[in-house]
Amino acid sequence: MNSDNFDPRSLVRSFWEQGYLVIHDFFPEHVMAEADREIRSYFGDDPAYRHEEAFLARSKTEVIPWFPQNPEMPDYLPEVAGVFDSLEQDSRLVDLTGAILGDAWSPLYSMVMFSRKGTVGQAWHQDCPPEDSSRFNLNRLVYTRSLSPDDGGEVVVIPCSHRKGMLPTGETHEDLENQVVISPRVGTLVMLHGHTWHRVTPIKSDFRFSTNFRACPQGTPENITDICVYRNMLYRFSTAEVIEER
Ligand SMILES: O=C(O)CCC(=O)C(=O)O
Ligand SMILES: [Fe+2]
Repeated sequence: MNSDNFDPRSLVRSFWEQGYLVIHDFFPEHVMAEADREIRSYFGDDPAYRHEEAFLARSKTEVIPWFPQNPEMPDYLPEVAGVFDSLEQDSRLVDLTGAILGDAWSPLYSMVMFSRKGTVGQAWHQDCPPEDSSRFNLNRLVYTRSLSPDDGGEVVVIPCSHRKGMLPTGETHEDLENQVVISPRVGTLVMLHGHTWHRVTPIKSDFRFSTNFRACPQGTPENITDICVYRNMLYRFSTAEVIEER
């Protein structure tokens, strides 16, 4: 789908059926170029890891996070935050989010996730545990660059898995039946239900990043994504610990 046939009602239906949505060309190229410049300049060519080493090794997920809109972060700059604020305030994005989540949804601070060349990407996971179907986050992922199969860093999802409960145990990165590979382009918006099973393929280009504007329905605890479900463990970020081996 691309933004020319933007029809919120059919998008909402498709989101709830499939557990995800892909809209190419959602953001114009010049808007993406500005965000891309800020992200490149923040990370530079060789950024250091911030997660615990044990997490990186065990989770098979190699990302370096940045929260450009969070004023509590030591590297916060209002003018940089403004670039991300304006993406978030896009009226079509706001309307589509409300149509999916209902009134009084709330945004979480955006997170940019950077991965270096030759790293594994992100293992199969669910952003939050799926026991209660009404408790979830919505990922609104924005891509400022195109990614082809040669670049790696593509997003893989299992359609309808937001209704299939806990991600099964198994290999962290294997191909699964019915998986769909999404190749983001400049300006692509991917909406992903937090219970949908997803992963990111290994990074073959020089680097790869995505920007995630997470949002939640009314009444969702702010730390909804503190516990992430992987095929080999449940991991809690706030205490940096494996809370369940699988
Ligand atoms: O980087 C991506 O494309 C996917 C990110 C992801 O899994 C997430 O934000 O939860
Ligand atoms: Fe995720």
